[in-house]
Amino acid sequence: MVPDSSKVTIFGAGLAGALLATLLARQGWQVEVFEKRPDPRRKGYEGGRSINLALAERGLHALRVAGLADAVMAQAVMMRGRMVHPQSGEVHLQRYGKDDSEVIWSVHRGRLNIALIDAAEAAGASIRFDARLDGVDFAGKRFTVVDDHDRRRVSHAFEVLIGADGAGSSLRQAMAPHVAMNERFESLGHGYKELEIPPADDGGFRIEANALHIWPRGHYMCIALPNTEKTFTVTLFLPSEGDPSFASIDSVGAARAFFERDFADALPLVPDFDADWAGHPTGVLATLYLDAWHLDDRALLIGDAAHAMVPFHGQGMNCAFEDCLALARQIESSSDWASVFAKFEAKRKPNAEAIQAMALENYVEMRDRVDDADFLLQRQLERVLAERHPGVFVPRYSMVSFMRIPYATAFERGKLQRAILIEATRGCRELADVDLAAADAMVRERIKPLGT
Ligand code: FAD
Ligand code: 8RB
Repeated sequence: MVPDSSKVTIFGAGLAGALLATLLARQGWQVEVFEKRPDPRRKGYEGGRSINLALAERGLHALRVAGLADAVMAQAVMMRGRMVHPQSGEVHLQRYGKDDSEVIWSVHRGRLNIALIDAAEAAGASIRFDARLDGVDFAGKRFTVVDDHDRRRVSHAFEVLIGADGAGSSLRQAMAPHVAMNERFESLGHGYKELEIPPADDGGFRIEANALHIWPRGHYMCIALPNTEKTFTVTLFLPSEGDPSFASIDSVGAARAFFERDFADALPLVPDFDADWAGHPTGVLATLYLDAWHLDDRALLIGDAAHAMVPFHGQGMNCAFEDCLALARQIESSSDWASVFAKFEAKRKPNAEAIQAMALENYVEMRDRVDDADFLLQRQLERVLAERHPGVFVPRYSMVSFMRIPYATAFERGKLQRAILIEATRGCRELADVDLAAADAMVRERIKPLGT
C-alpha cells in the first residue's frame, strides 16, 4: 500500500505501540496513538521501580531499523550467560553463545519506552496520553476513549485500528462479539514477586554484573537481571498453590524463613527483603491463545494483546518488536488492509505459538535442569556438534536469541536436535563416552543446513 491520507489508530504506547507508530509514521501514514497511562516523561515511570528486560537479536534488529539501537545499547548491560547458583555445589557460568558476539542485554523498561515514544513523536505520530480505549462501534467506525483522572469521554472516528494495548487488551474485548477469537488464557499456575539487590557498599555491583543469575530449585526459582544503576531486579517464580507456594507463604516471616531455607545465598543480597515482599504485588503468569487476531479490514491485534506468553525465554518484547517490523513490511507489500491483516496473521501466528511453547519449556530447563548432570552433558555435546556442523546444528537458544529465523523453524529444528542429543548421550557419563561419529551421522541424516 502507498500511504494515502488515511489515518492509522493505535491503542497503547507501550513497547509495540510506540515502535509501530514510529515505523508507520516514517512510511508516511498519519498515525494517532491513544495510551491509557499518563505521559511517562512528565510523571516519572510507574512506581519508579527499576524493571529491566532482556533484549535479544530480534528486538535489537527492530531497534536498529528504527534507528534507536545505539541510544538503547549505550545504557544496556551485557549478559553473557546464565550464572547458576545451585542449592549445593559451585556457582558457574553457562555461556549463551560462542563468544561475546552472542549475548543478551538488560535494558530499562521505562527508559526504553520513553526513547520509543520520543521517536514516534519525532517521526510525526501524535500520542494522546490519559486516553483509555473504552468501546468501539465497528459499524459506525467510531471509538470512545476515557481519561481516568477526570472521567472525560471523547468519541473519535476511525479508519483502521491496531491494538498494541497489552495482555488485557480493550480492543480485543471490543472485537470479541464480532469475530470468533476463541480466547483462551491458560494460567501457568505459578506467580512471581520482584525483589531488589542494591549496589554494594563501594557503589559497584554486588554480584557478577554481566550475567543473568538463576537460583534453580526444582519446582521454583529466582532470577536476577542487572541494571545500569548497579542494582539487580530479582524475580521469584513460585507455584500459586501447594507447598511451598504464594498461598502457603502467607506472611513476611514465612517468606523470610522460606528464603533462609531455599535461597540462603540470595537472601543476604536483598537487605530490604521484608519491605519488598510486603510492598510488591504478586503477579500472575499465563499464555494467551486466540484463533483470530483481526476483524476484516477494521482491526488487528499485535504483541501481548494477540499472544501474551510466559516470561521464561525473555522473548515477549522481542516478539512484539518483530511483529511491528513484520506488519510494517506487510503494509508496504499488500494492496488493502484486509489482506495486510490476514497475511500478517497467517505469517505470525505459527511463530507466536512456537515461542509461546518454547517459553513454557524453558521454565522447566531454568528451574530444574540447569544443574543436572545429564543436562550438562547434553549441553556440552550440543556445543561440540554446533562446532562440528556450523550452519546445520545450531543450539535452539541461539536460533531464538541470536538469529532471526522464524520461531517455528527454531522450534522444529530444536526438537530434531534434542532427540539426537538424548540418543547420543544415552548411557554416557562424560563427553569422552559419546560416539561422536554416530552423532555426526545423525546430524547429517536428520538436519538440513539452515537457509535451504
Ligand atoms: P505493553 O508493553 O504491555 O504495552 C501495552 C500498552 O497499552 C501499555 O502502555 C498500556 O498502558 C496500554 N493500554 C492498555 N490498555 C489500554 C487501553 N484500554 N487504552 C489505551 N492504552 C491501553 N519480554 C522480553 O522480551 N524480555 C524480557 O526480559 C521481559 N521481561 C519482562 C518482565 C516483566 C516484569 C514483564 C511484566 C514482562 C516482561 N517481558 C519481557 C514481556 C514484555 O514486557 C511484553 O511482551 C511487551 O511489553 C509486550 O509489548 P506490548 O506493547 O504488546 O504491551
Ligand atoms: N516477566 C529472560 C531468559 C532466558 C534465560 C535462560 C528468562 C520477569 C516477568 Cl524468567 C526470564 C529469561 O534461559 O537462561 N532471557 O531473558 C527474562 C526472564 O524474565 C523476565 C525478566 C521477566 N519477565 C513477569 C518477570
